Amino acid sequence: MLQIQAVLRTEKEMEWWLSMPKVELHAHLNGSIRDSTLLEVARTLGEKGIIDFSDVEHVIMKNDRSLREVFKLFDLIHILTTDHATVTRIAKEVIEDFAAENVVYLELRTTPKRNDSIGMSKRSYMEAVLKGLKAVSSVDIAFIPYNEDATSLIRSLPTNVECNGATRKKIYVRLLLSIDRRETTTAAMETVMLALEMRHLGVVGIDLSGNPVVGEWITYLPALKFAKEQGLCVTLHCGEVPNPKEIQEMLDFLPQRIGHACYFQKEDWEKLKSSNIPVEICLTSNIRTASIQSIEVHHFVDLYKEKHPLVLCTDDSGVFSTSLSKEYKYAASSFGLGKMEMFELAKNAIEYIFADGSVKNDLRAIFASETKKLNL
Ligand code: 6MZ
Repeated sequence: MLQIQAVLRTEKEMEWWLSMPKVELHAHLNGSIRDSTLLEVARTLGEKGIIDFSDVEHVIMKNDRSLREVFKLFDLIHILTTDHATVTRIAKEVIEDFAAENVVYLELRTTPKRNDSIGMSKRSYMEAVLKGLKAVSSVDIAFIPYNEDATSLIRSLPTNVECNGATRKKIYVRLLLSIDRRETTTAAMETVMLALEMRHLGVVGIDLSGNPVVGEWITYLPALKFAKEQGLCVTLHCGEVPNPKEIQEMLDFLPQRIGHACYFQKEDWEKLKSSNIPVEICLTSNIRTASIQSIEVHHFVDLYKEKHPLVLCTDDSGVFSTSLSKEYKYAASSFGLGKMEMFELAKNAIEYIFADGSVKNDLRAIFASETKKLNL
């Protein structure tokens, strides 16, 4: 009996975190893939004799992966998912999953990929992503920043839309194009050029990601500089492994945001704080990959106390079996924060989004109306 009551309490508690509006700023498309979709795609390729399903099943289902193993899994995911139809499917499902979580603004990042053998260019990869966004029908999605496609553009709706008495969820989506650390300067520049060409389709910035032990900062710098000069926002995976020189160079670049900041030393914190660069915090990812030894020593605590700009994010909700609601609940229970404080944290993230001021205003209105509903 007591056990049932405890389960019901946990479920009710989870419902609250689900219902709270949230802003997601650090989510990798292929890291956010549903396990069920990944397994289905792998099984189909197995049946066609393209892969041996029994070889990959345990890799997909494994839960405790080191950072090195995570990147091995990404290589496998890319083999399984990188064709136009699957990219479209994943994009659609990922948006639906975030919307179901009451994420009201999502900045989804992905690495445009070229694969000549199947006629895929970086542009056609991104077109497949956009097709996935357009295919979402279960929620209202606003992803085109300018008034170019009135049918896809749902604007000035300060809260979830009433439709036949039922409330349809609404989500703003913007895209970041990722440069993989394995890429050359030319390939990185190609991604930036593509982002500029796709600005009118909701691309707002550039991310630098990929295996942090691969590549050199100097390789990506020309493309990142150019992106910044052209008015694209830039976020960098920074300090995922100990690399003091690179961390300092990245901070000197003054990106609009950084992700992770796990291996920062005293001088890095000083530079970060004096330049007020917002940090995308991915708790489960950092703990699972052992980039941070334990949640008690996570830098969230210090940054939060000092009121440094920060935002809770999932990183790879599929790979790490998490969700943004779970990340908020995890932070609240780990750091002794109340619902009001967590709501404020989610709301403050609006200030660090890469979309324009009118989207910020809409989001502020959504949070204001939700404050009343949530009984805060
Ligand atoms: C660095 C990461 C990452 O781009 O194919 N990625 N890069 N650190 C992380 N922390 C664990 N998690 C994901 O999504 C998968 C790609 O995102 C980057 C890697 O480059 C990975 O291949 P897309 O949609």
